[in-house]
Amino acid sequence: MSQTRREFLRTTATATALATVGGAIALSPRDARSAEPVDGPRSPAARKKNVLLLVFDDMRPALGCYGHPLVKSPNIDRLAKTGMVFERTYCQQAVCAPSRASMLTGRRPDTTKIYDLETHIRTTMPDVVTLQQHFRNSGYFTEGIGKVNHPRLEDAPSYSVPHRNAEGGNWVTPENLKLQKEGGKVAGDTYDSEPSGPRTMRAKAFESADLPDDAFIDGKMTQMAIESLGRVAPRATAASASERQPFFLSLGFRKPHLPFSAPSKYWALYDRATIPLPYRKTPTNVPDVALVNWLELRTFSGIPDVGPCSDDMTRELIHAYYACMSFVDTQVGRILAELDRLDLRKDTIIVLWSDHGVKLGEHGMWSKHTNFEEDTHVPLIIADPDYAAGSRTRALAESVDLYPTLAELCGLPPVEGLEGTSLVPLMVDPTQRWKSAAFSQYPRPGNIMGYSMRTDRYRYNEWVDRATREVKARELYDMTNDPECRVNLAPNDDQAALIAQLHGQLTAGWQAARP
Ligand SMILES: [Ca+2]
Repeated sequence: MSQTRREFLRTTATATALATVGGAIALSPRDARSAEPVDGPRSPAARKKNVLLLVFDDMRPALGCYGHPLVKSPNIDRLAKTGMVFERTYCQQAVCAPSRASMLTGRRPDTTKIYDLETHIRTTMPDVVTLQQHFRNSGYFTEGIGKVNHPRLEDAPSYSVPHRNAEGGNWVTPENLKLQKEGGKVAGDTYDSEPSGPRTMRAKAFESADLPDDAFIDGKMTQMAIESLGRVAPRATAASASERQPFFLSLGFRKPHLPFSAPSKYWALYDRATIPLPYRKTPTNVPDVALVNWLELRTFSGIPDVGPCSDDMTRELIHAYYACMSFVDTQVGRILAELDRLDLRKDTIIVLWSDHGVKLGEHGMWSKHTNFEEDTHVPLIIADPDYAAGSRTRALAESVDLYPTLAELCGLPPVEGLEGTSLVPLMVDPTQRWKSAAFSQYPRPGNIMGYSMRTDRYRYNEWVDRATREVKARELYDMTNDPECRVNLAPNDDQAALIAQLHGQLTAGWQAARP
């Protein structure tokens, strides 16, 4: 089927090109590109492809191209139409630093040994070759801007030039800056932990300000990336092969992470009254170890210390999150426009990825730090000019797959020790038989690790004592018949055979789940 579709694309592109040859309408770069073959790697003599990696913080796949009914994301949707949407991609641990370390090294948390927000990859894996480092070693110019690794955990060997951040913090209004100062925290901190210490008053969890995009840190970082593209473009497009150098630019946004701060114009895109409230009860029969007290949100001013958020507060927070989604979507649009202006799109792979998702009130909780679907499910879009545009797949994918995928797409040599699977075959045939499961994990105090597995139909979790290997608690959710995870089926006697099967599959792990 995909072959037929590619043939169709090629035929229509050629027809379009012929129809406009004698007319006054100039071919856009995209039209010209579409007239070229779109079914796989280019010849070794052709230009090396550039990579633009767009990393988002706490972005769940609440996007138009993922079928979200309310979120306005026209620019990301446009990007999706030029590439492939991986509808079911899962991160390996639903919190910033471990997820990023896993994706950027191509290893899972039990290999990286990074489960917290403090440990640098060079502490646990001094000689690991990161994704960007592999490209750098292969002749690429690599640059990192913004939150790619977790803040203060940036990795110098990954980049050709020192990593850079834009100046600025989490808030822009005098009111919030004053509140934050009184709270005694340093502006610019990301608060990305599940803190266990005493509650610290901070500024508000959201902010609307009638200011331009570049008054906010993600606007500034977008501008930095645009300027960087201008600097690398001449080398990337040099006519002489000896002068030509492809680039790998990593750009890490701070939103839609808390606090949900965005220019007022993005808030104005939504009518709060129309935002539906999620199902907010904890699952029936859920073990306590699966839950969190969402202290990350509670530490903000105006959020209750205990108990649930009110309906109004829930809607206000979701509204704020949507505003941040549209804000960063516009930043993506600015970057796409610059790539077009520089005529780089035909040679540049664009990847959109988030470190993990978040709960927005689901299960009576907020933020991440759990193994629930909302936390582990991430957006992943890969737009490669050599592969069919506008494709989608329901195949199970994992963040750890990104490293081998990008290496293969750019014709780089294989790397030892990667624990993901290249997604390139899916970009040729999106419906083929693929991974039988995706794996995530989350630690809990007392040397407990929650191992989580998403199959086509089920989410199955085991909370394991890491010293004794004893399974302390289990969860089983039927994602087909109970997509909101209202009931944990694990304690039900009639599920014993299924649990035995899923236990075997989880124990066999990612190696056995490969296609
Ligand atoms: Ca994050």
